[in-house]
Amino acid sequence: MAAKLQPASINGALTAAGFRFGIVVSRFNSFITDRLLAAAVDALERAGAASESVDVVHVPGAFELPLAAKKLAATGRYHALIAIGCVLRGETTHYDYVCAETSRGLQLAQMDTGLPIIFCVLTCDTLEQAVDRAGLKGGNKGFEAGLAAIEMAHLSRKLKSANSSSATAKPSPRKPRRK
Ligand code: INI
Repeated sequence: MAAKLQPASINGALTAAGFRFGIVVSRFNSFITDRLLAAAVDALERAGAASESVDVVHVPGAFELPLAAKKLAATGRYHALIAIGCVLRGETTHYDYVCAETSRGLQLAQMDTGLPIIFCVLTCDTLEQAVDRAGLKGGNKGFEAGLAAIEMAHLSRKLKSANSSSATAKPSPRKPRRK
């Protein structure tokens, strides 16, 4: 019988000690974003983050999150960032533009800089949906974002060291091609 494949599993732990986190949070809909922020900070604190290892930057609205996140990433000070916002659908198409550019901008910033940027931007049709996700029925997405930031900080460190060790390792010889 063929041996069972046992792939290596690489996971991020959930302890925040020794890592630095940056949080970018929008003031727009602050009734919601304040609650998401408090829960994200709570998650980091409960996981062992020190006060001096967490910085919070405030921006006007969700649309401004990507640039602020990219600038924070460029400082080289952080192991992960969290972007917090809340976009609520209005009567016009403004919502669609803000949602699309915020998510696209944050993903671009993450891919350009290589720093994990956790997407904690609620995009809701109603205020009730947002309230549910900021501490009511749907839990608190800020807390989930805090945990995701910790996990990605660990994982990034692990994958970085895996890359550097594979860079120094000798490549295995190729099998000769069959004619
Ligand atoms: N910004 C938000 O964060 N949430 C919203 O719901 C929102 N709406 O609906 O207008 C919003 N607009 C402001 C936008 O993010 C920018 O701050 C503004 O356009 C200035 O660039």
